[in-house]
Formats: sequence, C-alpha cells, structure tokens
Amino acid sequence: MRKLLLLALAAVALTASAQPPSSLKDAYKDLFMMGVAVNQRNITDSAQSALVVREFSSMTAENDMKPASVHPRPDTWTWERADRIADFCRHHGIKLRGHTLMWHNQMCDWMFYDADHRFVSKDTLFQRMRQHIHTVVNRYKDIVYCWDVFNECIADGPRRLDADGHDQPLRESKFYQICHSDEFIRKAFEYAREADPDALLFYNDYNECDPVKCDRICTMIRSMKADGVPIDGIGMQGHYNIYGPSEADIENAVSRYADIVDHIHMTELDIRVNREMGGQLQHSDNAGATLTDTLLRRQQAQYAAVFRVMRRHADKVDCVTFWNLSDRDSWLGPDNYPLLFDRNYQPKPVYHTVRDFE
Ligand code: 9MR
Repeated sequence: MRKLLLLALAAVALTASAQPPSSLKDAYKDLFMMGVAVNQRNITDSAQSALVVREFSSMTAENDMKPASVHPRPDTWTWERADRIADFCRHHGIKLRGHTLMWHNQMCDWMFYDADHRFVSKDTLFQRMRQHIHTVVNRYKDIVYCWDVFNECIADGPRRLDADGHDQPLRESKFYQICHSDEFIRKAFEYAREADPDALLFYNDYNECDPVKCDRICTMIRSMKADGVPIDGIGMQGHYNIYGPSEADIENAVSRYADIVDHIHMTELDIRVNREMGGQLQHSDNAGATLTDTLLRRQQAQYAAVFRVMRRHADKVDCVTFWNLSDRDSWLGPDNYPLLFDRNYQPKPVYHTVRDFE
C-alpha cells in the first residue's frame, strides 16, 4: 500500500515537472525577480491587477513616484497615486522598486529657480534635493527595496569637452548647469543612503549597451565608488529593438557592469519592432504599423537573447522589469508591439519564448 502511494506521488511529481511553469515569476524564481512598471489602471482594473499578481514579483511605478508627480510645488506633496501603488504591493506581497528620486525630466522644476526665476546656488539646490529625497524615501521605506537614485545623467552622442578642455560625458541638464560637475549625483546617493541605509541604490540609464555610453557609465560609477559614494547597482533600462543591441553587446555591457557593482537590474525592458531605441520617443520609423511574421520572429529572437544573457549573469542580476504591462499600456504606443502581453492583456507567443526557456 505504502509502495503504491509512493509510486503515485512520484507520478504526480513527474507530471508536475513536465508542466511548463505557470507564470513568469515562477519560471525565473531561482534566478531573479520578474518585474513590471504599472500605471493606475493596471492596479485598479480587476483583470489587469490579477495579471500583475499572477506574473510578477516586483513592481515599479511608471510615473507616479517621479519628482514632478509627488512634489509639484515646494510645499505641496501629492501622494495619492504613489500611495495606491505602494498599498497594492503591501497587500499582495510584491516588492516595489522606487523610480526615480532624481531625473532631469519630470523633475520638480521649481527646485532649480529662485523667486526671480534665476538659477539657485548649488547649496540651495542640494538642500532642496536632500529634503525631497529624505521625504520620499522615508515614506516608502517599509516597501521600497531599492531606488533609482539618479536617472540618465550621461549624454548620448559624440564626446564633448568642457570649458577646461576635459572630456565631459554628463548630460547638459539644469543640475549640471548649476553644479558644473558630477557633485549633484554624488550628493543624491549620499542623501538616499542617509534616509534608508537598507535600500539598494541604483544609477539607471538607457542605451547602456552602446559601447561608448557603457564606457562613460563605467568610468563615472567606478570613480564615484572609489570615492565612497554609496552606489550599489546599475540599472540597465533595456529599451531595445528587434535589430539591436546584439547579444554580444548586451553580454559585454553586463560583464563590465558586473565588474563594478554587485547588483544589476534590467529596469525598463521593451523591444520595439522598428529601429528606434533608447529612452525617448523618436517617431522616425513607423515600421511597427505593419506587423509581419518576420518582425515577430525577430522579436522572439531578441527577447530570447536578452534573457540568455540575464540568465548567464543571474549571480549579479536580481530583477528584470518590463516597461509596462501590455502593448496597450506601452509608452511607445501599441503599434510597436514591444511587450509580452497584447492589447487585450493576452500572452503573445513571445511570452512563451521568455517563460518556457530550455
Ligand atoms: O513611461 C513613461 C512615460 O509615460 C512618460 O511620459 C515619460 C516621460 O518622459 O517617461 C516614461 O518613462 C521613462 C522612464 O521614467 C525613464 N526612462 C525612459 C522611460 C521612457 O521614456
């Protein structure tokens, strides 16, 4: 009788192991977390929120925790949308990636100016940054496990020289125009660490597999870490397309980042079916409007390549986050078909490419 029971149990186990995993988070549970950037609809519509809970173990607020969203004026804090996302995570036991404490875009513009609309001094800017960072980090300390502290500080394009003839890789943002150095980035990390010694702190950027930009990111992070700036991780945004970056370039970038930091997150993954890439909309190529089998197959191949690299580096990669839930939600518009779920929130064939890897 006992033997029969054991055999039956073994048969059940065998059938279970032959089944594909039931979700993305399950498929990758021994490797890294699977995350998704959400808007308010995704967490209030019951079908969409069920999908989020079923598939993902980490969440990011697509827009609702950015400086302009929570702190539009010096004395005004607008927490409602960010709180709703944090509460959703608390309720469902999903981890929350904080995005983003500082950015040149969707920033509190008032931070840069005095009452006469002239740039404030560096010290005033730092004081305002510190107050912002401390307030936001403290509010979500219990649920946010890591923060993108600064987003997109490195310039794209050819090298440029500063007034002293030195190579200047930083974007010419208002932060830079006020500080004339990378001190604002260093300060932001220090303030975030003061506010929450337990959160992992990330520098996050796009076109991060481009060899020139990767070089600039590595040089900057290496020098900051050597000076004791508390940077724990690098966020590779992962706004790719079906033609690039190549698996070799992704591999090379991850290896180089892994030499410098212990934590790598892919923070904003999506794969367009045209030739555009990076963190901005370009609208130069509308190939996505006519979706062919060839494009779809290329997209599957590119997703497979990205996840091969991520799996190879699972010792340093803690989380891979898709930038939006479905093609309907994508910041790129639905005609780019960049995600794993279609505009009706159904899994596309590329979902299985990612989930059911060999
Ligand atoms: O997805 C976000 C979109 O809804 C906003 O309009 C846009 C504003 O610039 O920001 C998008 O998210 C960006 C992210 O915060 C940082 N990396 C690039 C992302 C795409 O632009």
